[in-house]
Amino acid sequence: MSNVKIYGQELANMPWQEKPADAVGPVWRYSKNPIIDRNPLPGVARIFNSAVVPWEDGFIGVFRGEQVNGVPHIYLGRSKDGIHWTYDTQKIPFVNEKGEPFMPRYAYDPRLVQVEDTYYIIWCTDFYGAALGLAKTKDFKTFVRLDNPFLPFNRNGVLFPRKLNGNFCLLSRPSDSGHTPFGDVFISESPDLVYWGKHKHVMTRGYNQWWQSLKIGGGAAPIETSEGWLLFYHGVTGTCNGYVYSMGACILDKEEPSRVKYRSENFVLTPETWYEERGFVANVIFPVSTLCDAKTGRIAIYYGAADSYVGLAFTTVDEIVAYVKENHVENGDDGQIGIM
Ligand code: BMA
Repeated sequence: MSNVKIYGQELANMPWQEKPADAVGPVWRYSKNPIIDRNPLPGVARIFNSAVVPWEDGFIGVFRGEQVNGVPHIYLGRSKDGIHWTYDTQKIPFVNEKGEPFMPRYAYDPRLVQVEDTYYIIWCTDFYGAALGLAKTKDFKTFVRLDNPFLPFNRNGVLFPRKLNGNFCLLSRPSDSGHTPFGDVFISESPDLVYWGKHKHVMTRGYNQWWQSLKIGGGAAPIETSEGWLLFYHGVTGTCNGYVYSMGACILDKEEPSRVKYRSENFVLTPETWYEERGFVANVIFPVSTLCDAKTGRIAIYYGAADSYVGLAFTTVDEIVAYVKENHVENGDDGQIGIM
């Protein structure tokens, strides 16, 4: 039993490994990483930045597959243990609300979040520029694309797993058309996933924490805990050799999630292994989803590594919450409600 409570389901079959004695920091890697290697299915050179959820007696996920023509799309995958995956060879066949084919021109960094009885996929799509795409499914057979929630340019759409005050809540990071050298996280609300508003600022890039000084972006869907919403996100620094992506963690206020309660000054995972440091884009850790067991407090984090692989990392809700609280620093006006 954990001290900090996770509000969610029990998940005894989730992937898990105990913390090794030589682990550094509050998050540790799976010893058999990467769990997804190169050339995972015909016509797809790399899978990374992908999201999974429990489904039937195992797991299902949406996978960013970089095709051999270089264009990313989303593929469906299934697993009994959350570690070994098989994929549909065709891209997810999105349709519009009339049931007609409605495929994005490209699709990357998909998140997958269950709200009530529906699963939502949010990804980066082409909407006359990079913007958020949104689709829903109940059965992982029919995938209905909805209107794109925001204007371009915007990335890193992360939906909360339940409505707050009757509204869906979505984190996002307004950006530019390229490899955006700036960016903070904002939150928006919608009663119906059609009309969006009540926009607020959530978190600013790091003031005096260089690992996240360039930009930050939402990662995995927030985990509801007795301390607030636990969010794993990515923070980016610029170096003379390019960007470096690390994983950060913070806790948002339960009732008013545009307020940051605690935010770790330190990264919780940074590129150190060959599969994080070397690849299509070197030095990238990009957290996208988690699996949690409410009974034990175990958390498994799925992250993209070097835009080439999928890695798995672990922590417990007690350990990560204690770490974030102990290493909390006030950062800009993160603690404010986020309206100007
Ligand atoms: C971001 C996105 C991610 C990618 C990261 C590092 O802008 O494109 O998909 O993992 O850059 O290349």
